[in-house]
Amino acid sequence: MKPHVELYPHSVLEAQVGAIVNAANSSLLGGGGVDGAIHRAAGPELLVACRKLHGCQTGEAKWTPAYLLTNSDGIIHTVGPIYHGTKDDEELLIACYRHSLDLAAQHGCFSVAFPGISTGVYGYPLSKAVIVSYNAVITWLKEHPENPINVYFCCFKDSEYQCYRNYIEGVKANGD
Ligand code: AR6
Repeated sequence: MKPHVELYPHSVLEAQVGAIVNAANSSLLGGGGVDGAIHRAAGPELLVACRKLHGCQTGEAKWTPAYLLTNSDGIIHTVGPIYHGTKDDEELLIACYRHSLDLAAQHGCFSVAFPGISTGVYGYPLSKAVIVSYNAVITWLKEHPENPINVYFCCFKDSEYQCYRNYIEGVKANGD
């Protein structure tokens, strides 16, 4: 079965999936944006579990249960790069998507919902992040035919949805 990659014009907290991805910071102890929303919805046990993980480096990913979340079985916490405009940013953002999918596969997930990692507080320009994230996911899926994970790019803001849609339509028009 070929996995599908879809745009989902809502929060990760509304996607019914095996795992949602959290755009965390390296402490893994919560914050603003989607991180804050996930911690509020999952309840205080999530913070207790995160404390035991002893942080996470940029580009890496760690798994926790979803606790009070009813839309997913697990949460993959990844730490995106703070955008500086260097080549490292791109490599680290790719690593976030790849390591998140590795973890999802290890936990037997058939579907994963991603927010736009680093595109909020961490300042990664949306138009660049769309290209990097889409290609990172497509490349991973091609490399792992044994793990047909359906991937949802969750577009919390309309600007994210428009940007992904324009890019994907362009890719399809070029027959890539
Ligand atoms: N619900 C769902 N999605 C959201 C929400 C929300 N309430 N808020 C933002 N998004 P961001 P980053 C989407 O800023 O840039 C935190 O403080 C947003 O549309 O949450 O990786 C962490 O603790 C975008 O697609 O994360 C870190 O310190 C995506 O979430 C830092 O921010 C990412 O935006 C990480 O910054």
